[in-house]
Amino acid sequence: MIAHTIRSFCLAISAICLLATPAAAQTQSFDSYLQTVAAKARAEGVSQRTIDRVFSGLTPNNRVLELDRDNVGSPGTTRSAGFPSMASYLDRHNTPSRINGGVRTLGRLGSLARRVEGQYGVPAEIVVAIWGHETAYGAVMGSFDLPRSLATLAWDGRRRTLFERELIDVLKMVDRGVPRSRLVGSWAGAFGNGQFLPSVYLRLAVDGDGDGQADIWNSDADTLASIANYFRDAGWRTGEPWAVRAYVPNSADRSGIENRVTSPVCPRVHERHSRWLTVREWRARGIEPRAPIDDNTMAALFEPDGPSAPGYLLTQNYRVILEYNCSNYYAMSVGLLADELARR
Ligand SMILES: [Ca+2]
Repeated sequence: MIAHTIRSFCLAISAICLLATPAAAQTQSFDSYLQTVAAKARAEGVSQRTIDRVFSGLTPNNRVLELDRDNVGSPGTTRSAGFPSMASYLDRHNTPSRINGGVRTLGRLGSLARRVEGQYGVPAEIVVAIWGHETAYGAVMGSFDLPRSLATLAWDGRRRTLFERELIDVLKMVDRGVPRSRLVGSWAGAFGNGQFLPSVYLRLAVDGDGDGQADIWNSDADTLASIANYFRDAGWRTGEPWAVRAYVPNSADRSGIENRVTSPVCPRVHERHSRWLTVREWRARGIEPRAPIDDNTMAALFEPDGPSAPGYLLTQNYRVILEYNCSNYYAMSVGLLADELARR
């Protein structure tokens, strides 16, 4: 599960993850640092009552610092040379147990899942595949006290800009009525079925069952609607696949297909894809999609394990999955799990 929680801190905030620069290591005591954050939170309208309730008795968590040190360099995002094979990653992540869990979840939530799909325009299989990858369909949501984790990481200073923001936002969640006792999640501050960070929760979590709270820990309706809302907000295109398998013969015309644009977010993930062409242009080069896709769709070629292994034409929707967690391994396994669920 560590692999999941490691990735979780980048959840939904891939841009911020990369932009956050190491701040000075802590020069203040933990308590004195909390007073600084409290002043900033008050200036943003957080009530003193909430600050007192959340900060009183809070201490740094050394286990969180150890896990953070171990996490410098997570798979698929910061490797400088060489990549583990996609096939072995998929074998480890899209296991029969995860696939069966997805089938059961879709079966259990059938009409609710389809209602959310209709409302947000995001396939239920994609939403459930995210749920499966983040928390094994809610089985493993983390048991760390969130304010304590976030305060520890912010105080530590390696990524203070990121975590101080999240710490203030977790206070705002309490002001909004989220019970203090519910603030439990991964060591890196992500929580609930879809492992949202506080800033993401404030912006995108929604109340799917109409009880007035976005309870992404316990409510299936809130969980599905919140993940779907994340995808809609990130630009999911209804009716477009995330990718299609592609037949790439040895004779395919590969001239000039390399990607010459450096992505402003997680460039090492994007630099493994080709430039973007229409499906019609790929066909003209001899590269054939193996599933239905409109000829005018823009797509990038990705051959994660090289030319002799499966190739894919990725669409804009693949990039939406990357927004949830900027790793080709993550996005491919989510997409392929969703495809598998759609076949069942
Ligand atoms: Ca609710």
